[in-house]
Amino acid sequence: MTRLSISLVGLLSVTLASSPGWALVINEIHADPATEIAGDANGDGVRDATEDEFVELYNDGAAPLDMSGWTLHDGYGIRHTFPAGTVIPAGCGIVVFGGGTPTGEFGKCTVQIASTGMLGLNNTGDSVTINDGSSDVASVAYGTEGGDNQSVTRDPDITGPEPLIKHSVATGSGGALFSPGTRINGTVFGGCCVPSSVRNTSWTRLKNRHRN
Ligand SMILES: [Ca+2]
Ligand SMILES: [Ca+2]
Ligand SMILES: [Ca+2]
Repeated sequence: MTRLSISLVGLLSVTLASSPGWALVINEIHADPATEIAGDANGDGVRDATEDEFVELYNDGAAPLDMSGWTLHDGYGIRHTFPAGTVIPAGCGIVVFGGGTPTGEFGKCTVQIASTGMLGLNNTGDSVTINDGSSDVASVAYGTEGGDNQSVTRDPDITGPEPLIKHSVATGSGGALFSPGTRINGTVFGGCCVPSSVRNTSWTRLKNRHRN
């Protein structure tokens, strides 16, 4: 009996160690903002070939993902260090723009701008890699398809294959050039739907009602 208990504990430990609970997906890359205002992906009213570049990441796991201190690289080197407190809820995303003043909803995702001042995504081909401080946890490369005045995305979102395809021809895009923080069709990722502040407010109301 004692021997059986020890075996079960050993099995549980192995399972936990190999299942971090999160699964980071590089879902969309915007290397070549279209000319004029159509390329204004960060919504600040100015089209900028560098600032409107972005990378959209998604947590496809069941647990929140703390990316504090992690880094985003292109083929050249480190472009962004995720600041302390960067946590992606399960089933939600995060968007890193090259720069500017991101303005909009972005599907209620966390939005950051590159800590080095640019993402430096080459239009004719480049790579995006996420490193957790000790090893690479996700990486996607693209070729000339990245240089057509729009983003490249997984189609369908999250599970679509590589290479990523041009956003305007992805299923449900309706011809849109990009979708930072949302699915291809503009809808919100399920894990981002209810901000914690709203949840807390609802809970407080419920509690007060119960008291009264
Ligand atoms: Ca570029
Ligand atoms: Ca802009
Ligand atoms: Ca998207």
